[in-house]
Amino acid sequence: MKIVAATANTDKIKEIKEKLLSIPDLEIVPVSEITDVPEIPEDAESFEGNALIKARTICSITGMPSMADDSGLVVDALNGEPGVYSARYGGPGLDDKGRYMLLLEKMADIPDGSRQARFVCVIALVLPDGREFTTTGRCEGSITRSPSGDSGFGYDPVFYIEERGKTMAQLSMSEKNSLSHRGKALEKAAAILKDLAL
Ligand code: ITT
Repeated sequence: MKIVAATANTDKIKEIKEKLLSIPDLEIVPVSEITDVPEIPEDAESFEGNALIKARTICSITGMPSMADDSGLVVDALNGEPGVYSARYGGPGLDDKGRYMLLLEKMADIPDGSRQARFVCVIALVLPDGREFTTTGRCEGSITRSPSGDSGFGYDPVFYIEERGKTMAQLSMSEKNSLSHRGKALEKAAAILKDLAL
């Protein structure tokens, strides 16, 4: 069974592959290995909407079962920002570090008890016969005052997980996958894939 990973984010692909490793005969193929991908406008207002846009686009280009991930960081004290704009927070000039430093700056005056946040991930699976599935995973945490750790990607260095006493960037990939938003959404997607036995 071959599934195209409809993402340009190589860190996501690593986590998806690690999490789905246990499904026999499943091969995750990054879309970049199959074809050049046009810029896909992610203009929905929800993670689910954007995940479906990406998976539908890649399924129609490749004619193969396609899986997309739309995810982001939702911060309560910022009314849900950066949310679906997590990858574009602060504009195109910023890299991962620039984005999390901007977040820390915007939260400088937010007291310690009010820094709750969650990562959210929606996985969309679109099949050439038109069937569509989505699964969602969430991971609760809080925003630190400064970055720690160098694993993972994105906002991981500033996302603190109380029960581990560590930031997401201080976890190994398999530890992250065991509790993360993406890991949880992928577990549900794995159950669907096993049923489909494509
Ligand atoms: P694709 O659209 O090509 O999949 P992307 O990185 O643009 O890649 P999104 O639009 O879904 O993906 O944006 C997700 C952003 O949310 C990502 O770039 C990070 O900034 C943040 N994010 C998502 N999951 C994360 C994680 O596990 N750890 C840290 N940050 C994460």
